[in-house]
Amino acid sequence: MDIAALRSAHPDHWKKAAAIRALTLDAVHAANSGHSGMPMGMADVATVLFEKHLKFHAASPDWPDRDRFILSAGHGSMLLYSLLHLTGYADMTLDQIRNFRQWGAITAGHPEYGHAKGIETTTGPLGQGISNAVGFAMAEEMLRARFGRKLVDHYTYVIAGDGCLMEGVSHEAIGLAGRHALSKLIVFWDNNNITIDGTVDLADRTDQVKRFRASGWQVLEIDGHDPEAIDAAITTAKSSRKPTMIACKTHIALGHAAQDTSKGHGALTDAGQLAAAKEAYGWPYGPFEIPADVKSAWEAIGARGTAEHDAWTARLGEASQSRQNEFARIFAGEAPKALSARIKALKKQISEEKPSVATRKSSEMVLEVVNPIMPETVGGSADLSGSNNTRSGDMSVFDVDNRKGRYVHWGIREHGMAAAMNGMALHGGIRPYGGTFMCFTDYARPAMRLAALMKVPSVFVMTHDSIGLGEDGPTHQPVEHLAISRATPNTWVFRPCDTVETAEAWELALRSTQTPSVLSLTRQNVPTLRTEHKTANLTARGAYVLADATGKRQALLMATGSEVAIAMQARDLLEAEGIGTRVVSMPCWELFEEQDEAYRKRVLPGGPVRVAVEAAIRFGWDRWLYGERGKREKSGFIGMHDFGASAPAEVLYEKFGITAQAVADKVKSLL
Ligand SMILES: Cc1ncc(C[n+]2csc(CCOP(=O)(O)OP(=O)(O)O)c2C)c(N)n1
Repeated sequence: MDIAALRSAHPDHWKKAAAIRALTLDAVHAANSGHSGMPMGMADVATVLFEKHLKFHAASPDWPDRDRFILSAGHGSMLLYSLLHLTGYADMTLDQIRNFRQWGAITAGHPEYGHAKGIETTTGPLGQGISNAVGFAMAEEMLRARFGRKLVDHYTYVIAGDGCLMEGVSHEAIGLAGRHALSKLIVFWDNNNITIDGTVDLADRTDQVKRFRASGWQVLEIDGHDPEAIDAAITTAKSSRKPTMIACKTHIALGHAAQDTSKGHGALTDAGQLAAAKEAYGWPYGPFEIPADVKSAWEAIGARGTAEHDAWTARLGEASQSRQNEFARIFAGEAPKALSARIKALKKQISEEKPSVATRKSSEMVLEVVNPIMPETVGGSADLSGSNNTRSGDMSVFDVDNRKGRYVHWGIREHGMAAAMNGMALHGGIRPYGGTFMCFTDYARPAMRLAALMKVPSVFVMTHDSIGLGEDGPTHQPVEHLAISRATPNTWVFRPCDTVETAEAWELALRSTQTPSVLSLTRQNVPTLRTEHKTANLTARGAYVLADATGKRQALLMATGSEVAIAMQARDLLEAEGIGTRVVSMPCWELFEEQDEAYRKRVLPGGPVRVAVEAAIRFGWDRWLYGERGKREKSGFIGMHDFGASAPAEVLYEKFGITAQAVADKVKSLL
């Protein structure tokens, strides 16, 4: 690569891009870790994008109508941090860059949502960013349809590397974007032919250009170091009716001794080579030093959006007060005032009618009353709409000719669905929920984990939550998935026992602003157990006494979901024999853990024998059996110990010994 020719062809551009390269080299050198090559290779593309196209305003990072820039190749985090610092984002100070990857710095190893303004999503797990971006672009389409171009009209730009495109989830994302003609989604592929182990052909010979075209994208191919070609390609991309992938031929670690090698991917810390690279760049400045003319040129770019931002603010101010309020409400993630009354009314009706329905059906009943008053909800399913009961009657299907549609047919793409849902939530103005079978949380899990890490309130509707699904067999019967979900920090796992608890769980999920929810719902019918109407949301306390012992309390049964009914039957058996038995329903462990000691003690007092019932593996239950004043020798578990089997549900419960009689017998053996 002839660096001198690049420098002399576009000297002004070169200096700005060199600032990114130099900051990257210095920060990685100081941290003695990080990834130098990707920012050095993509600095030209990023410079042209920010200088000529990206609609943003560094002083107003939360501007709802800004273009979104997503660094899917999150290991190249110094590219993003450099851009934010150079363009003048207030929080991205030079000290933060100096402290790259250090304790307490906002410049984490990989970009983390919430650490710094301008980081739109957490990336690093490859493939996530490009998949989030599909949700961002869908959210833009939906909100533009709802509020009009004057308030919503922006692009979503992504930088993705070979790694992102090799990850399976990218295929789901690309397919979705093509199918839905997300024309305002523009992906730059950092086509440098290098990954960690060597050149790409070690592991892949996919023709990415044909792959994207086959999925319904426009593809442009350019030299990723030619600013004019980059500019022209972005201009072409912006007017396309399809999503665009711009294949940018680049050199990883441009200008460094490690250029075009897999060594260039990682931390380039050799002082002599660093100095030589800076020399090649014509960059005679000290570490972290940006000459004033270059910094002010970048700051002018950061202020380029001032007029557009002010015009947008004025347009918002011209909208009716109620429209302004609604816009602010949905972007703040606030539930409408009417939500509480709707939930209470449904709970009252259910406690009187006492239907025996599957909780997946209960969930649909809730959505029927909630979706009409929450236009920000977007539902969907990974090709299991009729099983997940996720579509309410008022929801039309999102499509190219119906951007107002609030229901998404995600296809058989659990991972892509979950990642795109996160993107919608991160975009703002949308509250996404999506369904699949509980056992396929495995397929969605990387994105579910990131929802928790990023603190976004996506709602994962997971039906068919145990052996109770019956004949589909052990491939479809989750046994370990509740434990995995509960092991994930900042995740509410709701396993409601009836329609009333399902309504309460949904209310909590829809009010959440920081925590994703997993709704674990049955395929099989369960009776209404909350037959006495209470306006208070008992699920909000995580666990509560559903039925207390008459007389002396000798046994305490804990259960969730469909097994609460079994615990109630066991209580009948035990009480008939004069054994006072309390049943505690535990729809959400995480919320129970948050209660104060006095409440937890009231619900789980020491003394009685404790038996937990859940049609899943025991993992996690010991906390409630032995902890919280419990005793090992006075506790037992009725549930699954292995995978399930294929048979009707009632037979499975019988054969696996999850019955009222088994619970009663266990209690008696411990008394
Ligand atoms: C899901 C996932 N798997 C593995 C990694 C570890 N990893 C980080 S970068 C990388 C190679 C990526 O190659 P490419 O996208 O071509 O980046 P470049 O070498 O161009 O910087 C790998 C395997 C990761 N971050 N995420």
